[in-house]
Amino acid sequence: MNDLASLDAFQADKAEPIDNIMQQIAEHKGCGTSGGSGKASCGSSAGAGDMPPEIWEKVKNHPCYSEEAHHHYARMHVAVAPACNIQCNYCNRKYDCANESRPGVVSEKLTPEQAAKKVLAVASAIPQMTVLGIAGPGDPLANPGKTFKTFELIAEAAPDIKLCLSTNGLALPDHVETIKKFNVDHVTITINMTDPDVGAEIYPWVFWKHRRVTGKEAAKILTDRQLQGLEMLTANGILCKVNSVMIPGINDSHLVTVNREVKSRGAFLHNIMPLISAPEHGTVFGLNGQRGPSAQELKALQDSCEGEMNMMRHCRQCRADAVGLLGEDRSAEFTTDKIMEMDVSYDLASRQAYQEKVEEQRVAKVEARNEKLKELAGEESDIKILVAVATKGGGLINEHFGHAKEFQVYELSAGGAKFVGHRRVDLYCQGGYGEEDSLETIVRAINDCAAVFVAKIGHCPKEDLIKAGIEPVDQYAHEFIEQSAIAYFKDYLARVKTGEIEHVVRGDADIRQGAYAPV
Ligand code: CLF
Ligand code: SF4
Repeated sequence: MNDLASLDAFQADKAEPIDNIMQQIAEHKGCGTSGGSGKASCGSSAGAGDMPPEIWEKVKNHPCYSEEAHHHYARMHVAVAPACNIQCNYCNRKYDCANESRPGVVSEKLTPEQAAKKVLAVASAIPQMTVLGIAGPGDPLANPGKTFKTFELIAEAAPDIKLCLSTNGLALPDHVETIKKFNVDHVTITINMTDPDVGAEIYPWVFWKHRRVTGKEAAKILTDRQLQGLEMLTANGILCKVNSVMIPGINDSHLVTVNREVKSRGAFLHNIMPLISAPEHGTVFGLNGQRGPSAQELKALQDSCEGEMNMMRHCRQCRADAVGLLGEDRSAEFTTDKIMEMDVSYDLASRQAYQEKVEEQRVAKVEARNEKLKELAGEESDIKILVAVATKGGGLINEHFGHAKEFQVYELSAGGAKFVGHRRVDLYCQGGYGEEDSLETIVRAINDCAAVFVAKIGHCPKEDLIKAGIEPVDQYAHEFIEQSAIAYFKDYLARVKTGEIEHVVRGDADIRQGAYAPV
């Protein structure tokens, strides 16, 4: 009953072939960049009761703008925007955009027509895919023709899909009217500083008014344009998320100021992400040894900004061609070659029917959590613990320890269970055997957690986890995460009270510097 597999029956089984749809669009619209329609979305960990209904409507099934939605709904990116108009020290443009994708994974670049075909193919195969984002591999607004043409084709062919855009903001003020015209009402701006002295350490140059500008002057132009663009978007009712890359020693303490600045200009959500930096990426920061933050450094900064505005903690720093739920990458199933061979159909009614079933499951999950929460009423403990969860979606504990590519992390307290992040890990089970080296990296990745919840776990890793002070918990297999976590915490407090266990404050944990491997 709790299994997402029961939703498979709602897959689309018939619809108009994709080539027919694309042909109709081409005949109807020609190849201009006007027209189209889109949708809205944006997110945080808040639920329906925490925001005005019109905002909830926009965010409720956007996996980035709603933490709760990311357990159920998928997004996809199409890599139609190769050029960029600035240089970031954490980016090597031989690879994907580090703002919205992982360095070291090359994208397949698409034309707008190929992109639209791909969207229909994915929408047919993954009916819970609700959002199409353009996030690189360069900057979408440094490639406005390709970006808006893609939006136009998709809005015509798949009007139920929300359109989303991510930009460095340099060209943003010039395109606000077009963004509005295409009904793109979720825009992300990557803002790493508002102080040009800080900016000069992150951006070696920007390309501005037909010339390359360097140093503080470049950073000043960039921050002015980013903040102007943000103000223009919010004044037009477009939901804005701000992404910031946390670079220890350069902008970490400054990001508190950035948080205040973007909040005062109407940003809906702030996503502070860890710097990804390794020599093999070939970036300036990778080569000069600039480190990224630890898990607890990142969490402390996110916590300190949380009083100011909604913080996003579930970002997966996706590739520019990512497909699927945020914790997975199914892009390898949808290469251009494969799409050309696919018998693709697009059936709006089937997609809606599937999504209605998803909503039923979602409501059941929230009700189960609220019911369980009542059992914590009256607990006055100050104890807080983190727990790691192996899941493949649906808000369920439904992944085997050995098959987990990431663990979701929840903070448990007398107030309930709160999602606070995720930890990417190497697969423990490879070729049917446990991998000791992987286990070490997994322990380092969840070292700050008191327990790990799994659907199943073998004897060997179980023993090693216990030795590391992390309790393996498989008794809630295939149950909802939050409901189970609350039950576990209640029991944890009881065991502490009776002296059966001692509550210990755990240490720090590593943020893994590699990329998700596409499945
Ligand atoms: Fe893509 Fe970005 Fe839209 Fe989401 S991603 S353009 S807002 S649909 Fe999401 Fe990926 Fe993080 Fe971006 S998890 S990198 S925040
Ligand atoms: Fe790279 Fe994106 Fe920065 Fe451009 S904006 S340099 S593509 S990270």
